[in-house]
Amino acid sequence: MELIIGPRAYSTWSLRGWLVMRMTRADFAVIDARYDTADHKAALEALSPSGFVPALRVGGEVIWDTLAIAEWAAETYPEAGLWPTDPMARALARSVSAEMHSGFSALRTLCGTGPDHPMVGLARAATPVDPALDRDLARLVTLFRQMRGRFGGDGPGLFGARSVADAFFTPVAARVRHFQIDLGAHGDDGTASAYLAALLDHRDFRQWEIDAGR
Ligand SMILES: N[C@@H](CCC(=O)N[C@@H](CS)C(=O)NCC(=O)O)C(=O)O
Repeated sequence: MELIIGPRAYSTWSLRGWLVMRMTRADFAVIDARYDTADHKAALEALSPSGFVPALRVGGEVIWDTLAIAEWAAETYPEAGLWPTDPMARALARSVSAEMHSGFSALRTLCGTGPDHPMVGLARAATPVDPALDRDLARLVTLFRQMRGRFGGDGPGLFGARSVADAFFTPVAARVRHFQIDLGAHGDDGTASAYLAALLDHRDFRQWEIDAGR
C-alpha cells in the first residue's frame, strides 16, 4: 500500500491523508510527488487520476481525494475508530470534516501554504486582515467550542478520541500558528487554541515535521 503525497512543508491535503493513514496503524509506504514545477501536472496525473494528491495505491487500484481515502480507511480498519462510535457524534464529525473539505475558502486563500508559508518549522508571517477571513475564523472557533464542549470529554480530539476530524483540522492549526492568528479576537475562550495546540503537539504531526526536514 502506498500513499502518494506532495511536499510535506506545504501540501495540506497530503498531511490530512497521511494522518488518517497513520491512525489506521497499517503499514504503508510514501511516494513523494511534486506540484511546484512547470510540467508537474502530467507526472501527477500518472500517479493520481485527478492529478491531485493525496492518492492511495492499494490492491492494484488508486483511491484519490482525502475524504474518499478517509472513508476507505474507516471501513477497512474499523478497529482504528476513525469516526466516533456514537451515531450523532459520527454524523457531526462527518459534517465538520466535509465543511473543512469544501469550505473555509478565505482561510485557504489568505492563509495559503507554499514554499514561503510552510506548515512546519519556525517561519512566521504577518496576520492577514480581511472580513471574510474573520468570518471563517469565527466559524472555526464556534465549531471547535461546540464540538469540544459536547463530545470532547476526556480525550484531546474534537470528538474526544482522535478521529478523521482531527486529521482534517491539523493543517488549520499549522496555518493559525504560521500566520500568528489570535483566536481570542474571534470569540475563543481558550478552547479552540488549546485544541489546535494539541493537534500540533501530536506525535504524528511531530513526525511529519521531522520528515519534512524542519
Ligand atoms: N479535494 C482534494 C484536494 C487535493 C489538493 O488540492 N491537493 C493539492 C495539494 S494540497 C494538489 O494536489 N495540488 C496539485 C496541483 O496544484 O497541481 C482532496 O481532498 O484530496
